[in-house]
Amino acid sequence: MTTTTAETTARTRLARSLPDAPPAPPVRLVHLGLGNFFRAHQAWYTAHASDAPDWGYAAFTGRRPDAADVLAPQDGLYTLLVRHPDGDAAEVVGSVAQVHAASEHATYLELLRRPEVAVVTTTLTESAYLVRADGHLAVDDDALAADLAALRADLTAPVSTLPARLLAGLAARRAAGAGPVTVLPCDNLPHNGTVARTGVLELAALVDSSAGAGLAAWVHEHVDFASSMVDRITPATTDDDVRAAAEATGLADAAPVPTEPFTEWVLAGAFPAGRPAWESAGALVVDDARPYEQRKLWLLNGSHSLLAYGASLRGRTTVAEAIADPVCRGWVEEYWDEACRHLPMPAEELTTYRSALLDRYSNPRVRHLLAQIASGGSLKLPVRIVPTLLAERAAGRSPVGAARAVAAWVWHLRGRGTPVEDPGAEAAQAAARSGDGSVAAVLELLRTGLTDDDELVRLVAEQVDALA
Ligand code: CS2
Repeated sequence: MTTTTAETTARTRLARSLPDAPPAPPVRLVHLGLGNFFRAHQAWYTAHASDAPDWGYAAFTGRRPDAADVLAPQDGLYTLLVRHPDGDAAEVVGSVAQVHAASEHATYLELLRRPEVAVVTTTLTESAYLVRADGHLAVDDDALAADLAALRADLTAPVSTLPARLLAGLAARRAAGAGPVTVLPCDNLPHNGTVARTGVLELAALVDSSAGAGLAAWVHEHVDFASSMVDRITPATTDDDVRAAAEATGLADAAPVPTEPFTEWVLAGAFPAGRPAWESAGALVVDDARPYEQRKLWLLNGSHSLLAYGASLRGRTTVAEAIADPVCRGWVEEYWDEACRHLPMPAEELTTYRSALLDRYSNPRVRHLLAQIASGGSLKLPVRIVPTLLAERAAGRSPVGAARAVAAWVWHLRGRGTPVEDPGAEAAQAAARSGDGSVAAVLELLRTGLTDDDELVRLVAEQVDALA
């Protein structure tokens, strides 16, 4: 976030005490990961639900503690700048009743002890779940090991990783006898509820050996791990956004959120302690979110990653610039043709979805930087691009479009295009620079066994050469 400009400090700051400001709703939801996406998505749905006055969020920061410092002086209020192709619609969102730094752990535990707190949502990026590709908790992670030691000594000790933060909150709830609760992850991972449950239950079993006997069994019985597909393209805030928000509302807001008009939320869970009527704000509640997750991860997020690495090699910096480049647009269409063959949905539905994506990407007023999307590729590619590679190869085809996405990532790892910002990419960077066997080595890191397929290695190597 940017600092407040001189122009905006001159105005009245957004606050609950202002005549038209929405009152703070009672806290019944807790969120971990107080970033722009949460504020454009889950907080927006909550503010627009028919029972909005009954449901407020207490939101804790994730990796950016300053998000709470900026929002606290404006009582959790912020302006959502919905960027339509022909202008902004600005609205003040009132569902975030409290903001806290992640370090306010005692406050977090206190909230989880309240029976009326019904749902914990999370947006902390793919890497936060600490569940490895083999489906088990990454027990070798240093921060997790430190959290495990801390929890074994004291279940209320401060912890930093997501599985430990969730488990600590659930342990506090159990100790208080506050009853069942839902954990609802909102990150771009397939079956994100199952991933979160694995992390929490495996950690609980490790903690159980000492301080927390019975904890894993309690979690198993009382915690509903719901799954969701979330979608709304939300760039980082710029100084221009700060100015635009002030102009639109006449109030100073140091933390407005720019976003696109489109939004989608598909969720599946039992919600034993209740939830806001999110469907009244447009969310879709289903028995199984998987087909929606797959469609979104493969088509939207997959093409985003392809553009982040591929279009940046051609000097493009935003998604809108990239999709206006006929070469990049052709790459996206080719990759989509491959992915769509394996999505269990009617062809017309996929055609409509693709054309909506092209419109969304082309919105010139959403400045979505390729560099923002490029981060964390080592965890993104396996869930976005690799499924299409595998499905196409299993069908005996050679998927050039998906292979090109991996090839573009190889160039990214070698230092071309968008800069590498990916704590998990060290091995992949070394692999990408390892000479003749580099493509095979990168493929092996994306998924064990991919290198057994000589044709696939050849195909990706060919695309690496073509992109050079
Ligand atoms: C993007 C997503 O940064 C990325 O990896 O692909 O954040 C994308 O913009 C959202 O999932 C859209 O809903």
